Amino acid sequence: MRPEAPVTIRLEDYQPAPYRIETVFLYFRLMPTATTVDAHLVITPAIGTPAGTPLVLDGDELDLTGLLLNDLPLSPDDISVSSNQLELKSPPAEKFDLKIQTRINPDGNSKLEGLYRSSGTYCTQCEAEGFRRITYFLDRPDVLAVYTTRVEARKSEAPTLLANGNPVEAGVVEGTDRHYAIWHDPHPKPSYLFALVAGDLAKVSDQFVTQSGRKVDLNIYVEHGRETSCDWAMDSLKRSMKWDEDTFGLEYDLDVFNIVAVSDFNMGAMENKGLNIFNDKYVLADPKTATDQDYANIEAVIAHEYFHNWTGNRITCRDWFQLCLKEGLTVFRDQEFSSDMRSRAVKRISDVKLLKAHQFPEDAGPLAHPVRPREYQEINNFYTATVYEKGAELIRVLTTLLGAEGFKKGLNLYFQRHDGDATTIEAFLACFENATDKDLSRFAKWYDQAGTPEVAIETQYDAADAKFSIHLSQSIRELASQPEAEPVSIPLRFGLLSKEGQPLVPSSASGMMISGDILVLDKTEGTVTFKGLSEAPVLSILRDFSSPVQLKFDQSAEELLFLASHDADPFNRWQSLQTLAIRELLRLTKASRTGAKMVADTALVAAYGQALAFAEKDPAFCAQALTLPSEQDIAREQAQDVDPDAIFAARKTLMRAVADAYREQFVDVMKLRPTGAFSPEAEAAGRRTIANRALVYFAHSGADTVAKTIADKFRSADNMTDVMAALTLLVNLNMPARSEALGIFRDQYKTASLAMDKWFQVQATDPNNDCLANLKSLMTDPLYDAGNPNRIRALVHSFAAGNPTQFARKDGRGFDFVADVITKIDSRNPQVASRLLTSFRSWRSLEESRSQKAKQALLRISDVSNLSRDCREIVDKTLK
Ligand code: B3K
Ligand code: ZN
Repeated sequence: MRPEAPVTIRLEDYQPAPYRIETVFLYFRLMPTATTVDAHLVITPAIGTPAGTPLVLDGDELDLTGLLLNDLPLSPDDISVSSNQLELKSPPAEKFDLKIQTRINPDGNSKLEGLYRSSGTYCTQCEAEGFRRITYFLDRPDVLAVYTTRVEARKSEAPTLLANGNPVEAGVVEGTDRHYAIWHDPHPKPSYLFALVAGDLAKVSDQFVTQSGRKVDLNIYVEHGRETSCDWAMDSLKRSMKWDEDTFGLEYDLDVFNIVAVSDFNMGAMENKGLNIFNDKYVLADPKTATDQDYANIEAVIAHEYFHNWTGNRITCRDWFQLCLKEGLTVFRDQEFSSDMRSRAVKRISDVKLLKAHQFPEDAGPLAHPVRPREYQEINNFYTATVYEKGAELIRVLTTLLGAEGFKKGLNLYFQRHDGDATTIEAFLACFENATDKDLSRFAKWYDQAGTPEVAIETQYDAADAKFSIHLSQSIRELASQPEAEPVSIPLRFGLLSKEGQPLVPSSASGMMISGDILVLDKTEGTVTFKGLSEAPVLSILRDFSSPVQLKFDQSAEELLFLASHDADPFNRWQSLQTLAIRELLRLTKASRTGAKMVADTALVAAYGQALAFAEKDPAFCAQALTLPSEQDIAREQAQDVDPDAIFAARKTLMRAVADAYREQFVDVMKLRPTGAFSPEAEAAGRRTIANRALVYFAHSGADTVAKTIADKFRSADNMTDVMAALTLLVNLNMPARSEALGIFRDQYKTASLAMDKWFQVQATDPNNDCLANLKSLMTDPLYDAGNPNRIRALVHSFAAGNPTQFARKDGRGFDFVADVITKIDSRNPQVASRLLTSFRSWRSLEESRSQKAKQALLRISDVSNLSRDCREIVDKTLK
C-alpha cells in the first residue's frame, strides 16, 4: 500500500506569502535527545492580505509544546496542529507576536536535515526545507527576517556556541552547569540560511582586512587535533575574499566569518550567513591524507560557499525553482576563481569533462529537467548537475554573448538593483538587458528547456571563388514535457587555420551574426560565408567549449590530428584528440563484440606520442591530453545497446598500444615527479599528475618490471596523491602486492576517516570480478559506518557511478546490491538514498539483457511501500 499520493509543486502556482515574518528570536536549550526551541516571531499581514486569512506554518516531525499569540494562549478552536503544520485559522489583522515552543531530538535525527549531532557536535542543515524541522515557520526563501539566536548548552559538552551573524553576548546560566551565547545577524535572510553549531571544537583563527579597511575575524572550527590540517582552507578563504573584491568589488559584510567542519554531512558544504558548515572532506588537508584533487576541491568549495555571501545570501531566490539563480552563478564564480589561481585551460577542460560526465547523461535520460525546473515533488532532488553545472555554463554563454564589459555592467546593476531581494531569473536577465541594451529573449529559453542541444555542422570550400561556408543547425530531442523546443542563442567561438597552422583572415563574412571570433546561431539553422580565402581552411569550432551543446561534425581524422597539435585554442587541442580517441574506441568496442581482431589505429597512437612531448613544459595540460576517454564517456557516445565489458576491452587495447609504443618515454616522464618538500600549488600538482599518468601507461605496458615498480612506488610514496596512484593500479590490475598494500594502508590510516574513504573507494571501483563479493565483506568491516554519508558514497556510490562493468554485471547482481543498499538507507537518510538511486538513470541505454536486470532492481525499489518522497520521485521518473 502506498502512503499519500505525491504532491507536485509547480512554478506557475507561485503566490507571494500572505504574511511577513521580519524579526525572529530563537532560544535553543540544547539537549542530545530533547532540545527545546523557543521561537518568537513578529508577524505582519502582507499588503493586500484580507483580514482573517489563515496563517499556515510549515513543520516536519515537530512536537509543539507551547504556543502564545500576543502572549496569550490560543483556544484549540483557533488552531490546527500536526507534526508538519501549524495553522492559525484567523490571525489578527495587525502586526502580532507568535511564541512557539517545540521539542526536537538531535540524536534521533538520522536524516541530517534540521538540527542533528555529528560526532557529538550539534549542527544544522536547513537548505532547502530543514528549518521546519526546528520550528514552525514560513519556510520558503522569499520570507526574509533578521535573526537573533540564543544558544544554551552544558558547558562541558559544548564549550563552543555559534550561530549566524556577529556575537553579541555570552555568559553562564547562574546556578547551572550551562552557558549561553547570543548572536545577531543584521542582514535579513531566508530561513534556509539559518545555522547553529555547538560542541567541543578546536579553533584556528586569522584575520582579513577588507578593501574598505574593515577587520574581519576568520575562524575555522574542527575536531581537536585537526588544527594543522586547516591551513589550506584558511589560505583559500583569504584568497577568495581578496579575489571577490578585486574581480567584482564585492566585500564581506560581518565582523566574523566562521567555518565549521563536521564529519556527517549530506553534501559538500553550506553557505549559512556568517557560519558556513562544511563536510570535513572540503576543509581538512595535509599531504599525508589529501590528494592534489582534494586540495583543488577544498579551494573551490571554500570559494563557492564564500561567494554565496553575495550571490545567494544578499540576493536570494524568490522560490526554489530559481535555484540556478544562486547556484549557476556561484559555480561560474568559483570556476573563474580557480582558473585565476591555476591553469585556465586545464580548469576549463576539467569542468567540461565534469559537465559531460554528469550533466549530459542527466539531460539525455529520464531525469532530464530544465536549468529552471517547472515542477518538483522533492526539492532536494533538484540540486543537480543541470542546475549547478549547466547553470554555470549558461552564465558563461551570457558572458560570451555580452562580452566581458557588458557582463560586468549587467552584474553590477544586478547587485545594485536587487541587494536584499529574493528574486527571479527574469529579474536577473533584465539587468543585463537594461545595462547593455541587448535583447536576451532567445538566450532566456535556455533556462526553460531540458536536453542538450545538438549542433550539426557542414562546411564547403569553393576554390574558384575563394569562398568557405559553414552551415549550422540546432535541435533538441523531443520530450513529453517539451514537445516543441525552440532554438536558443548558441555562441560558437571559432578559428580558421591555414595548412601551417596560422590563423586565416577572410576579407568578409556574411549570413550570420558574427562578432570577432564568435558566431551566434540563434535560429534553427543558418549559413555563414567567408570570402577571400585562397586555401581551404581547417575549421576549429566551439573553442573553449563556448556553449553546452553536442556537436555533430564529421570532421576528417586528418583535420582533427592537425588541430590536436596546431590549434591555438588549448581546449580544442585537447578536444580534437578526445574526439579521435572516442571514434577509435567505438570502433574497437564494436570489434570486441563481434570477435574481430582489435588493433589500435597507429595514427592515433602516434598523436599520443606527440602530446607526450609537452610533458615537461605543460605537465597538467599534457596529463589531460594523455587521459583516454573514460568508459562512461564511450558509453555516453554510444547511447544505446551499451556493453560495458566490450568498452572496457576496447579501452584496454588502446591503453596498451600507447603504453608499449612509448614505454621508455613514460619511464622518463615518471621522473618529473617533484622532489623535496611537498607543495600543494598547481605547479607541483601538475608534475605529480603527469608522472602518475605516465605510471598508469607504464603499468599497462609489457615491461617485466611492472609489478615491482608499482609496488615500490606504493611503498616509497610520501604524499596521498602518489599513494593512491600506485594503490589504484595494484588493485585495478590485481597485482601481487595488492592485498599487502591494502593491509598496510588500512593499518596506517584506520583512524583517519577521510583517508579510509579512499581505501573503500579504490576497492569499490575495482573492475575485477570479485569486486562485489569484496564490497559485501567490506560492509561488515568495523570501519564501515552505514550512517556516515561520506562512507556510503565512498563504497556504494563509487561502485554504482564509477565501476560500469561491475555495476552493470550481466547477472544483475551489481544492480541488486545497490538496490538493497538504497532500500535500507532510505528510511534513515532519504537524501543519500535518492542520490544513489540516480546512478540507474542510464539503464535504458544498456544492452537488452542488462537493462532488464536493472529494471527488475528498480521495480523492487518501487515496490517498497513506505519509500521516501525523495526516492519515490526518482524511481517513478526513472521507470517511466
Ligand atoms: N547550497 C548548498 C546545497 C544545499 C543542498 C540541499 N539539499 C551548498 C551549495 O551549493 O553551496
Ligand atoms: Zn552553491
